[in-house]
Amino acid sequence: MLILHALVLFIAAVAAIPAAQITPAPFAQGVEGRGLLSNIYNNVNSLVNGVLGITSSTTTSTKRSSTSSTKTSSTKIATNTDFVVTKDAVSTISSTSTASLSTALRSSVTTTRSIATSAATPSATGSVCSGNTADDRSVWCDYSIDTDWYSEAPDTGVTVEYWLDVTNVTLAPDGVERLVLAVNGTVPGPTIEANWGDTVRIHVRNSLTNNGTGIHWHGIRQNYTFQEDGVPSITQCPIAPGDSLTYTWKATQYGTSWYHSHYSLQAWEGVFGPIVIHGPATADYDEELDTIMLTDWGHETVDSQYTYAQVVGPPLMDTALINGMNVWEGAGSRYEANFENGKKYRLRLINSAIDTYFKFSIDNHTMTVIANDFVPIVPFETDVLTITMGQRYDIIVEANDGVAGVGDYWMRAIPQLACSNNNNPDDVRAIIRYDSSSTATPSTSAWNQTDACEDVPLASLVPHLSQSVSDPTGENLDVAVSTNEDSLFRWQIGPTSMQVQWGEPSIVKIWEGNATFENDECVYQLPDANKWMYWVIETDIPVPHPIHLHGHDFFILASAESASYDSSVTLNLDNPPRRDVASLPASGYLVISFLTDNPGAWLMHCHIGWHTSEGLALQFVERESEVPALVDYQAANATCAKWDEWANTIGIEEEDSGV
Ligand SMILES: *[C@@H]1O[C@H](CO)[C@@H](O)[C@H](O)[C@H]1NC(C)=O
Ligand SMILES: *[C@@H]1O[C@H](CO)[C@@H](O)[C@H](O)[C@H]1NC(C)=O
Ligand SMILES: *[C@@H]1O[C@H](CO)[C@@H](O)[C@H](O)[C@H]1NC(C)=O
Ligand SMILES: *[C@@H]1O[C@H](CO)[C@@H](O)[C@H](O)[C@H]1NC(C)=O
Ligand SMILES: *[C@@H]1O[C@H](CO)[C@@H](O)[C@H](O)[C@H]1NC(C)=O
Ligand SMILES: *[C@@H]1O[C@H](CO)[C@@H](O)[C@H](O)[C@H]1NC(C)=O
Ligand SMILES: *[C@@H]1O[C@H](CO)[C@@H](O)[C@H](O)[C@H]1NC(C)=O
Ligand SMILES: *[C@@H]1O[C@H](CO)[C@@H](O)[C@H](O)[C@H]1NC(C)=O
Ligand SMILES: [Cu+2]
Repeated sequence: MLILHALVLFIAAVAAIPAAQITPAPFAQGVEGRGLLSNIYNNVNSLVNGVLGITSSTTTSTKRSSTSSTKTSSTKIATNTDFVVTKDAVSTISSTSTASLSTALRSSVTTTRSIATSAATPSATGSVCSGNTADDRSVWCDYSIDTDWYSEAPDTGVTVEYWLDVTNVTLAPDGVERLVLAVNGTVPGPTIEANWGDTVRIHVRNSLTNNGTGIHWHGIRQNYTFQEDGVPSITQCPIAPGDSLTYTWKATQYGTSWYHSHYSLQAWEGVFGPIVIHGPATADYDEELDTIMLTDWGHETVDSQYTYAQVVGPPLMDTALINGMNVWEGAGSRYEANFENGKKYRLRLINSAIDTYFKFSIDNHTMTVIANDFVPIVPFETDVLTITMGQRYDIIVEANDGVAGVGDYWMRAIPQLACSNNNNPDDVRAIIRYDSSSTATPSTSAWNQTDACEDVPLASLVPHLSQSVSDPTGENLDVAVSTNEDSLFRWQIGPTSMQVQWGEPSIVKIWEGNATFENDECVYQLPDANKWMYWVIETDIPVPHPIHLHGHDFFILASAESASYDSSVTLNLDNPPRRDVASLPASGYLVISFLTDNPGAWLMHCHIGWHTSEGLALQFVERESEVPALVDYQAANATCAKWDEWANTIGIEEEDSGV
């Protein structure tokens, strides 16, 4: 009976979709299983048959609309029931560069610099920190790898300035043309590069016609600058088409990250690019190679697949890109980099996928991992490195052609099929060449590895700067999925799925002094300053989720797959791994902790794009009483005024969580 009920809702949902969205058959590859629920849970055999076990309970249903959005709360299905979506029903729904980034650093006499005019040579002449050499990467002027960047950062007096344009273009990253939303017309967009202690100012213009935007500087702590965090509905209204917004923040940490849109699914239409903050390191290297961005990719836009994701589960991705490049049926080209024998190269890995755990490796080369996210770690060696969505790893690779002596090697990013559905998992590759004139196709073999969606073992991730957690107080947050009254998937972390309004950002509500948050705004108030909090994030669903927190690095106190948390679990409080994205293991738990040392409204969410849109998010309102004094209301209100005007004219509907 429940099966029937779900199908009726499902058919109702299909009927409600405008014809234009139903007709395209974006799932053209004809791969078996594509139309099945298996995609979302494909590490569970029973689900390959399209039967989804829904956990959790209760039923509620309300609907409200505001001028610029429609909001629907979820209807949960009773515990342990199944429902089926038939295949038939479902089917109706629808530059190659080896340039070293920086061997010399910019002169401190520069106060403002436009990278636009010097993109090919991002580092100007001169050196801010001449002590930092190939033989000693631990020093940084009067600071070093031992500096506690949570309490102090250099003040260079330098402001680095960028202009970014969010554009709507036709590109063929892997040789297959499609519409792409992209920063300055390229995927990835331009690299934002600065030195530790610089102020970074970025002017973002929305040159799209049919979407708002908002750019989040992923992993940037935004110390007392929450308004620069770039999250529509939380820290700003979306930037309306034709409007611009300037973000300013200080680089208090150093290492590797990325920026991306936080508006709807826009990031995964291509609106992202790398961030590099130069600073000291825990191991020495000769040169910087490029950032290496790993992106899963479809030949259809993610927006066109959102209905499918909400009804069936994450769609099969066609392929993936390394630095915006790959080949497809003879077209396209691969990213290539050149190594010189004996040199040690620093590579900066970034996973910018919507839904892919990658294993990264270079055939016949080992790597030394020196940082996770923005946290330098005690170096460790590995052949194969797992990286999940939103995470970064800085690695050093020693060029050693002598081992295999073949001159050309594959660099691989292998989508982990246990949780990431991809139609081209064996051919997401780039090439390392010892002879830059070579055009040979490498014939090397991959390191032995097993397909699995797991984080790097916590024991390997030891922060160089030791920090401890004391007397944390905490709460449980359950991650679960249900379907709403339109039979669309809604995920939640905590009691309910997030639903926030683009036009009513939390920080503006707080400034206005009469903020009353509704349940589905998923607000957790953290009123006390400098308290250690911890959160037990748990799920009984066999799907892992990369959990990302804004405004903080978090400490990972415990984590286990296929296990439930109870008081017998030992929490590691003594220098545990610290970062801003960690995997909640399938059917398991993740215990994280952070110090309430940064006032603001900070999102915590799953970095699977589909899940964020489907509500797997909450916001910590940290030290609310200190927030109003830190808000630039005129600036926020100006962005909101332009947004409201555009949204009301167009009549745009918010179809996802609002973040
Ligand atoms: C991005 O594009 C804008 C508009 O064309 C241009 O002014 C700006 O310099 C570009 N920025 C970078 C970093 O290339
Ligand atoms: C963070 O901001 C606070 C308040 O302005 C300041 O006291 C502190 O020094 C800042 N921390 C860093 C690392 O810059
Ligand atoms: C991009 O351009 C296409 C084709 O003109 C249009 O259909 C689409 O709505 C545009 N997208 C945005 C976000 O402006
Ligand atoms: C953004 O634009 C795309 C077309 O490029 C469209 O499919 C999508 O619905 C738009 N999303 C929002 C939330 O405006
Ligand atoms: C290169 O790597 C492959 C796969 O790991 C291995 O079989 C081969 O022995 C390696 N070659 C050398 C010379 O180490
Ligand atoms: C590859 O890894 C699997 C699983 O760890 C192991 O059983 C197998 O022996 C390994 N093969 C080689 C050639 O090392
Ligand atoms: C707060 O109150 C003011 C004045 O009554 C009103 O204009 C504004 O919309 C309210 N803001 C919120 C977020 O409720
Ligand atoms: C905010 O902007 C609106 C619309 O432009 C304007 O009517 C209102 O006066 C502004 N509020 C404040 C407090 O400046
Ligand atoms: Cu998720």
